[in-house]
Amino acid sequence: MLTLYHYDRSTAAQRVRLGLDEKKIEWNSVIVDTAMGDASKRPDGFHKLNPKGLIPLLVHDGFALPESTLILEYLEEAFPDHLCLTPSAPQERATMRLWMRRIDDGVHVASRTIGVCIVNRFIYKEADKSKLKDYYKKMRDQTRKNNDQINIELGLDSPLLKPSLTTFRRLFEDMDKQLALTPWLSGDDYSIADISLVVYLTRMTSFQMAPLWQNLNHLRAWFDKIKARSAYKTAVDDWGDVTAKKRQKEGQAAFEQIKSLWESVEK
Ligand SMILES: N[C@@H](CCC(=O)N[C@@H](CS)C(=O)NCC(=O)O)C(=O)O
Repeated sequence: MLTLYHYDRSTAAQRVRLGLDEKKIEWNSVIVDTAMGDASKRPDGFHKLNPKGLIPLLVHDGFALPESTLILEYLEEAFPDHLCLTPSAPQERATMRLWMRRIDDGVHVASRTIGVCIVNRFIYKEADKSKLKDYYKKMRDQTRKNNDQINIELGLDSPLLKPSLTTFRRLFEDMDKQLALTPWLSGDDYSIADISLVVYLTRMTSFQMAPLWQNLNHLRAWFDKIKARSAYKTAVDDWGDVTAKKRQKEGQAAFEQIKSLWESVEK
């Protein structure tokens, strides 16, 4: 049996739920939502299963696996009789992995920075101070901890914001170029690369940033195509986002500053 530790709006959890639902694999849900700054939401012993203390975490017949992109690859191998989301040609498989690698090469960290600068800093200002202190004490990822301190303090003036927006502008432009050539990121077939990256379109859109890539027609059409799939509804829409209204409000307030940083990205 499969158990997924996750919560509604996490991009990393969304991609795993997308993989599970596309493949029609049954799974049990355990919600672990520490993201409002409350580490006590973690079940006892969670760090033993995932030393970073983050979600998603998949447990399959006693085997615990963190890291969303690795979970997607694992599902491909452990459930070969279900819908295959990995191309068969070696070049396309390598292309798929190249796209997925970008997530761990900076995209996910950049997404966190943008989120903290725009909205989480307000969420954390409202949070219980002693819980927040404990939350950061238990945060094992030093980069995440250091970045958060700067981003909470400086918000839209954080020096980390422009590099993060640069990462996203380049990612979206590169995806648009690829999607002008092939229907999906790794070639002719929908794959775990598409699943892995679409969640950032969802996330950046939740910050009201979509006008910034209005010119990227192939990217927009690809996003619409994925949103129309039933797995997107069950894995993303139906789980919702308890912070959606806050993201929208703070995204609107930040838009002009975000736009000017986005437009200042060197070509
Ligand atoms: N590289 C990890 C990143 C996981 C991650 O960043 N998880 C976030 C949600 S997207 C989390 O657990 N957040 C909890 C918190 O902020 O307290 C993966 O791909 O699974």
